[in-house]
Amino acid sequence: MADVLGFTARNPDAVMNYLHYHRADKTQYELECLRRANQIAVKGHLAAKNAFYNGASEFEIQQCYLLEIGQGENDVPYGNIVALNQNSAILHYTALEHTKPEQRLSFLIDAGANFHGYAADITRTYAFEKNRFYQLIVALNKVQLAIIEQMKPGVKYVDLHIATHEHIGQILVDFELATGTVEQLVVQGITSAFFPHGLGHMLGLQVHDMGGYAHDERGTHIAAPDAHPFLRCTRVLAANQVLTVEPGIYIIDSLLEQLSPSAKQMINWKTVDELRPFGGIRIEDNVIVHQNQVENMTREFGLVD
Ligand SMILES: [Mn+2]
Repeated sequence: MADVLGFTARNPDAVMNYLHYHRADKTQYELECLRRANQIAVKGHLAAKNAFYNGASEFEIQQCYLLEIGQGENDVPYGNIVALNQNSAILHYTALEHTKPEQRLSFLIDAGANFHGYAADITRTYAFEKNRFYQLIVALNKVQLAIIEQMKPGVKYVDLHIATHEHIGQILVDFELATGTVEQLVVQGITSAFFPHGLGHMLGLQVHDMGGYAHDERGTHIAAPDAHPFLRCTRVLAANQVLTVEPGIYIIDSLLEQLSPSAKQMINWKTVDELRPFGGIRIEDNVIVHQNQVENMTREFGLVD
């Protein structure tokens, strides 16, 4: 059609850059859709948590989740990650095992919901028993809430990501996963080996919404820092932006093995061995930045820990 009408350019960059930049500034209608998507997903998460403690397999947990939210696999905004035990250390784990594991240790679920095309994107991790891994979840949960508390207009999202690395460095020391100063653990790439992905991303019609790197409406790109190539948002926060905040800590052997010999000496392999069967932790909420406060949609609908 465009050809018939004689258009020579489709989706010109100037137009797309403008739209992508302004897409971050959600209208009241969009904010309400994102709240509803969260409300739906939270119901599913509570059902999934229950299924985990009642002995369900990954496949069964997924069915419980979908049934509870009334959305099928083709309706939800992304393929849910439903992982028991060590599977939770696989960042984009998509298999859904039908077999129940012999021993139930941990459960990570990254699952969303859709409302009028808008996405929720929520992650929780649970420990089957109140053990060291459970304490690690509690510690990371505190970090996540502390980071969210710092979100306000004018704050750079990159700075929050870097602050998260410092918090995680402290956790590694506190839980005897590593020795050294927090600064050393960050500089040597040790926090990155345990937390290899970005703090989060913009959220909207797309799960990873457009415009995360846009500095202005002309499309000036702010790249992620060299040391943090997987960060999906480098913007300065402003009112009516919606973002995820999703710190994680995982035992991923391939990443630990890539560390330098001096960094490896700072790792406490005994604790790594102890925690490996539990996989990993991610805690992800969806928040709205307002002028004078931050609204945590996920927690306000009752997914409190
Ligand atoms: Mn996410």
